[in-house]
Amino acid sequence: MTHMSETKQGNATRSADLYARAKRVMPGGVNSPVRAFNAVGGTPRFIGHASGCHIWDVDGNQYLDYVMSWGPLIHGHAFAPVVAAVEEAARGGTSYGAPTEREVLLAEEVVAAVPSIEMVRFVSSGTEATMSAIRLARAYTGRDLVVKFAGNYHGHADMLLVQAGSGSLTLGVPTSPGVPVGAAQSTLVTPYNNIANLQQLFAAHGNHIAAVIVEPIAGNMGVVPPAAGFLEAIRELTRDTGALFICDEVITGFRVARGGAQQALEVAPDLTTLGKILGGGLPVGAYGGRGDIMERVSPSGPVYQAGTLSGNPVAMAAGLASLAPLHDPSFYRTLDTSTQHLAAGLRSAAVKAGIPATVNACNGMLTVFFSEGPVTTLADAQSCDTDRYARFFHAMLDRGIYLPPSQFEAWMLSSQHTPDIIHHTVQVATDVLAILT
Ligand code: KE4
Repeated sequence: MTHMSETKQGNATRSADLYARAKRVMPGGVNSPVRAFNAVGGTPRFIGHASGCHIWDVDGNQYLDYVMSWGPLIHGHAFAPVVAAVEEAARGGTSYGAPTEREVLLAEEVVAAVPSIEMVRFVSSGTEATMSAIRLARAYTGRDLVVKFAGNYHGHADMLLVQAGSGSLTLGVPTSPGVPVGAAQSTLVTPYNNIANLQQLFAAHGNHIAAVIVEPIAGNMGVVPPAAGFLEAIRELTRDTGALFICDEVITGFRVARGGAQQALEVAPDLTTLGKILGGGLPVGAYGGRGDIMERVSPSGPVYQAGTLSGNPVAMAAGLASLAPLHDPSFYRTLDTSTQHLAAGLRSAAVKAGIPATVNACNGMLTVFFSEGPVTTLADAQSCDTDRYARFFHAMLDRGIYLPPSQFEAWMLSSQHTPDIIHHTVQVATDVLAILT
């Protein structure tokens, strides 16, 4: 496999042509905003094919990929067991709208893997999972208010496109047009990793709070691990007031450990949302948790939720093939070693270059923040030099390394990011940082 790091990437002519056509028929030319490169500028690369940890754009340029479809591909692109499982399943039909054995098998896998999940419902995206989990929590508690944290992203359901109101104890306001004020006003937003603020919020609203939803290790402001005691405080406050604790593990599920961040950090939520790796690159989301709560979901209970392609047999087959290798504990030891080696290499490259940078890392994911640091809250992340990140992004892209096109995302590693790939990445980053303005 030749690496293109020695020479500037070729042109992006076909990507530019496709982008122009795409913008005529799709908003912004993409089907998810972050793909448009708006945060870093330039032409988004239209991808033709991928394998392992590499992608090739439609102009034939090869890149070493650290987006990895934003997390699902922990075994790399075109993972042979997933491809074979998808082919085999599709030959038996792509969708039935009826129950199948594969759904039972994958549900049993999830229940066996994630300590707090006794029952699970499959949906088709992380957004569906979090939206449904919140509806369920509101029904189970008979309460309306939901607490989320600034900098956490849980998908685009109305009640989650919310920012803090005038004060951190006041009800939320929409972050997007089209979100009714009423929907936002049932959401309270408080700073991530700030236990005192959370305690105040519970003191003011405790008995009206249905749930707290949190990324147990944040990935959507860049990687920000929980402060000591933060998750435990959420667990204690929710338990004491009868609210539910929802861990949004759409990113961290099956990535930081087979049982997710909740297993690695030893917290026990009431509900968990999952996605990404669970589908092996096909559209799968899930929500699950305590049996007495999940039994309230239709048709066993009154809380309505449905989906034409929920539990889709082809997606279930991909998920089963994606989760099977994760039973081997050495998988996560190897992934952690790669992640720590890359983080250490990037830190030393920044120090060597005299560039202020903070690298936050956890198993399988990391973020390089252009800031002295530490980066423990959204405010810290937002104080980073995002212009410098954009220059870093393009310098790395020109040398054949495809990073997330936003400072506020995570580099995603896979089993295909082997030691020689990590070494190459550190070498290129060292060269780039040495000349970065
Ligand atoms: P989806 O609806 O995109 O499948 O999942 C929403 C979601 C829920 N919870 C967490 C913690 C998430 O990170 C996400 C989606 N993640 C983003 C990347 N940070 C998806 C990329 C995109 O929006 O295109």
